[in-house]
This record gives sequence, C-alpha cells and structure tokens, in this order.
Amino acid sequence: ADVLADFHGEMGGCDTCHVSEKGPTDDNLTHENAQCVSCHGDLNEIAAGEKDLKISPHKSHLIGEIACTSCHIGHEKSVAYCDACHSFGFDMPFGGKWERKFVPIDVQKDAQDKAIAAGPRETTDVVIIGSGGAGLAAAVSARDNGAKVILLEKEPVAGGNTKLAAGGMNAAETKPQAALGIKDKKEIMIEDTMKGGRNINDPELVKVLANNSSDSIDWLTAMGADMNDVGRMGGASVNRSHRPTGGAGVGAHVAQVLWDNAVKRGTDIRLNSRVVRVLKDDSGKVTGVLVEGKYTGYYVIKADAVVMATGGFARNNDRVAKYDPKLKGFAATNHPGATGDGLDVAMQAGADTRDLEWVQAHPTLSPRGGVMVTEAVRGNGAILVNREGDRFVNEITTRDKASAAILKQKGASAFLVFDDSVRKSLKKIENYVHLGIVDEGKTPEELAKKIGVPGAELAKTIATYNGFVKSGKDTQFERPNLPRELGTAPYYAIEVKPAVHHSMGGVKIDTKTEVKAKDGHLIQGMYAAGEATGGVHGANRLGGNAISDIVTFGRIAGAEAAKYAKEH
Ligand code: FAD
Ligand code: MEZ
Repeated sequence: ADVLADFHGEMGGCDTCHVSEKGPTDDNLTHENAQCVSCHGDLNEIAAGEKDLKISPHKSHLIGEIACTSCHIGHEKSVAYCDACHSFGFDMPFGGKWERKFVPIDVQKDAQDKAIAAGPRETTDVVIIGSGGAGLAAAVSARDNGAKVILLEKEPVAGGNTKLAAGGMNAAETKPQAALGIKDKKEIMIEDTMKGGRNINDPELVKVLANNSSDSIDWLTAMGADMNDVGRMGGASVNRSHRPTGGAGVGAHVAQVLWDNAVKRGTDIRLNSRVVRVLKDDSGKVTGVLVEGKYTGYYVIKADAVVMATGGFARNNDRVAKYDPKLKGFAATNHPGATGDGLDVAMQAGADTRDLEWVQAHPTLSPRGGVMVTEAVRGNGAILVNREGDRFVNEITTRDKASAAILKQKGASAFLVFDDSVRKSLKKIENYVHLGIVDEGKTPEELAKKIGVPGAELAKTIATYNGFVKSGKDTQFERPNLPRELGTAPYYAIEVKPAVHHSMGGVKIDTKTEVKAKDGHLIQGMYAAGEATGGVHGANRLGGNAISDIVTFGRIAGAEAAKYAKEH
C-alpha cells in the first residue's frame, strides 16, 4: 500500500471511509473524518496516548475541530500540516514532505465557465471568504444582524494567520488598561499608527481603527475572551497591546472565541473550499461566488453580498519579491494559505488596490524552529545583542528599523537575550522553550559560551542595560520602555533573524468596508476586511494593530454586508 486509501481499501473496501464509491460528499470530509474517529478515537484521545513524546502531533494551537484528513490524506501522501510552519519533520505513515505550489485562480478556466453556466447550486445572503479573524468576526456580526451566512476557507484548517498571532491586540481607553492604571487616548493610538505607517495611511480608516478599538475589546470579552494582560509593542507610546492573562498568545485565543461564536450562531463553515471568482451581473452588482471545492469540484453560490477576508500574501515569496525585491528568498512567518489568491479574485472583480509595495519583515523569526518569536518578549524586557555581545538598536523601535538593524549585523541575525523574570512575565515564552529554540545559562558568561559570543562583553552589555533600567534612561539607544532589570538567573537566548511578515497593501475600502473599484465607484455588494485590505497601516504596520484591524473591520463588514443583503 502506497497511501492510506490503499491500506484501508485492503481492509474493507472504499466504504471503510466513504459513504459510497463515488467518494466524498462534502469538502469538510465530514463522513470520512467521523469514520477515522470511530476507529482511532478523537484528537484528544490520541494525544493522551502520546505523553512520552516531547512534541505531540495531535496537540496544537489550531482552532476548531481539527479534521484527521488535514494531515492524513487518503489518495495522496500524508503530510503533517504543522510542518508548514514548524521544523518538526514528523515521520508519518504513508507520509511525504511538506510542499505546496501556488495554483493560480484561473488554472481551469473551462471547467470554471462550465460551472458558472450550470447556475447556482445554492443560495445565501452573505458569503464570507476566509476563516481568519476578519472572516470569523464578519460571520458573527452578519449572523447577529440576521443574515444567512456561508463561510468558505481554502485550507484544511481554519484560522489563517490569525491563529498564529502572538503579542497582542492594540486598543486604547479600555477597561483592562484602566484596571492596570494605564493612561491612554484614542488620539495617541491614531498618532502612533500614522507615524508608524509613515503617514501614508488612510487617516479615516485609522480613526475607525482607534475609535472602535475599546468597543472591539468589549465585544470579544462579552463573547468569552480574556484580554486582560496589557503589554508594549514597537512604535507604541504606551502599553496598549491586549492578550490573555499571563501573556499567552492572542491569536489562537481570539480565533477560537470567534470560531466558537460563529459556530454557535449557525454559520455554515466549509473548509477545503477556495473561492476563485466573485460573480457580478451586467450592472456590476455582486451576485455570488464560484467555489473550487477540493473534493466536490467547482460550484456557484448565489449571494447578495460577499466579504473578502482572505488575508495577505507574505507566504508567496514570488509575489513579495515582485513588490519588494529586497525580500527575495526570505523565509516567512505566515501560514501556508497567505498566498494572495484572494487579492487576485478581488482584482479580477474590478477592485482597486493600494500600497502593495509595502511588505513588512518581522525582526525575530527563529531560524532553528521556523517560528516567529513575539515582539512581546522584547516589550517585556528582552534585549537584542549581536555576535560581539553588544546591543545595537532600540529593541522596541518599529519593525522596519529593527529588521534593518539586525540585517546589518554579522551573520545577518542576532540574539534575543532575557532572564527568568522576563520568562515568568510572558506565558508565550513557554512555547519557545517547549519547541527547543531557547538556549540557557546560569550566568551571562555561561549563556554567551552556548551561543558563541564573548562572555565578558555580554555580561558588560547586560550590566550597562540594567544601569539604564535603574536610571530610567537608555542613553545608548533611547529605548522608551525599560520594564525590568535582567538579573534573575537563568539567562536565555534565542537566535533571531528577519522574515516576511505582513502585507500592508490590499484592496481599497471605505470606512464601511465597501470595496472601491478602479474608477472610484463602490462595487455594490462587495466588502473587504483585514489583511486583504490596504490603507489602515500605511507603509509599516505597528505590532498589535492587525488583530485590532481584523476584529473592528471584520465586525463592520459583517454588519454592513447583512444590512445590504436585507435591502437587496
Ligand atoms: P487571515 O487570518 O490570514 O485569514 C485569511 C484566510 O483566508 C486564510 O485562512 C486563508 O487561507 C483564506 N483564504 C485566502 N484566500 C482564499 C480564497 N480564495 N478562498 C477561500 N479562502 C481563502 N497581529 C497583531 O496585531 N498582533 C499579533 O500579536 C500578531 N502576531 C502575529 C504572529 C504571526 C506568526 C503572524 C503570521 C501574524 C501576526 N499578526 C499579529 C498579524 C495578524 O495575525 C494578521 O495580520 C491577521 O490575523 C490577519 O487576519 P485576516 O483575517 O485578515 O487573515
Ligand atoms: O502585530 C504583530 O504582528 C505582532 C505583535 C507580532 C508579534 O511579534 O507578536
């Protein structure tokens, strides 16, 4: 047997897995996955039997109910989905190596035209494209505004980049800030965002972002989210980045809360379902979408309104390098679906775009683990040192500046150095320890030896930095937040280098998330939110502003699309 299907076929024939020999009846593979669980148990049961493994492949930060078939693929080589982002290299039965080629949206034009000619297979009020935070927030608010919703996701797992988000969600004048005595103003969030974006942001969208940010925190909290820890991100004047108590990762939590609430409200969520066209009538009004169901083929859904929540394209290096050749060949922090085919769909439907040339590198990807190390580690006190053992930058400057500074260092990488008090301040660090990407030493000198930097110099750098913390002023690099001295053993280091992280540009929208066409008119029935759009972040997004963006604009998009559907 070469693949799982052969093996199961030998045991009991096709109906071991399928209802009939015709194969899957839906793109979620609902029946097939239930068959896996009926014999093998569910993910939790399998993970419970893997206590001896350092990394259990059945335990993860993915959201929703993870389908067995996300990794164990019947008629092809099985591939561990985790290996798309991590460097685990799991050895799977009937397994292959992770690889994914970008497939253009119009690759099977004839089959697509045939499906369109056949007419709609079903009808709904609102179609939402993408199951990241923007899409799920839109689904919740569209349902709350009375719309029937189908949400389509091309990947076999939900959550997009949102489920990976780590450091926090920016919001000003919030209840958690007040409880911690943090004084902030929406106006300051607007100023910080415009300055970070080099003032090319759309100021009206920035106002919507900041002015709705505390309501978005309340909205999430009312649905069961814990956003009570507040820390600092690069380019922010005050602590305004909200995340779960103790500093756990924000994205998996927010995505799970939104998923649970979208499911609770009866959203029809379909995985393995790529939208390849937004359909319009002769007057230019949206009439629905053409879906490429991985197992059921092409079909049309008739809908009054469509929300593009398809995320960015940072994982598509050909596309990134087209807009910013300096980033050619760079690794990415993103999930494998961040390829930009949503953008192609929107452009094909006549949407205008802006700021596509602005692609952001995140300064701290761990080359050892393949994962991004959150800015919150620096926000909570870590310093960046080079191979000489010296600091070289204000660690919480904006990402463009921090990334450029790291790339100038020997080896084009650096070390995040922190102590046990920083580790204790941020739960997320436990994930990095678990992944085996953190080096440890009882003293700065012992740590230095492990990472190959001069011990006396590293000890001196830490002592000098601690002096700045004591005096409250960093006279070397003017780091504005100096949260704690690095004096509690053990000491830790993570090697880091920049990686492509965020596409600031995307579809042009107005403050109601209506999509603008090239000639400036609004495309009737078409809405967009989140990383698929341009204008909110200008030339450089501030850490923590994307989760704020997707919750606020996703919420608006869902409500506006539902309202439009009701009126048409
Ligand atoms: P996504 O969450 O990426 O979702 C888009 C979805 O659309 C994807 O699932 C994709 O597969 C799907 N899709 C695309 N095209 C199609 C199609 N044609 N048909 C069907 N489905 C399609 N921001 C912060 O503010 N704070 C943080 O702490 C933070 N940490 C981050 C950490 C990491 C590692 C990464 C990668 C990003 C982080 N960001 C953070 C950025 C933030 O997570 C993203 O910008 C944001 O989550 C994007 O949300 P979204 O809903 O717009 O897109
Ligand atoms: O906004 C982000 O991308 C972010 C805060 C990432 C991180 O470092 O955690």
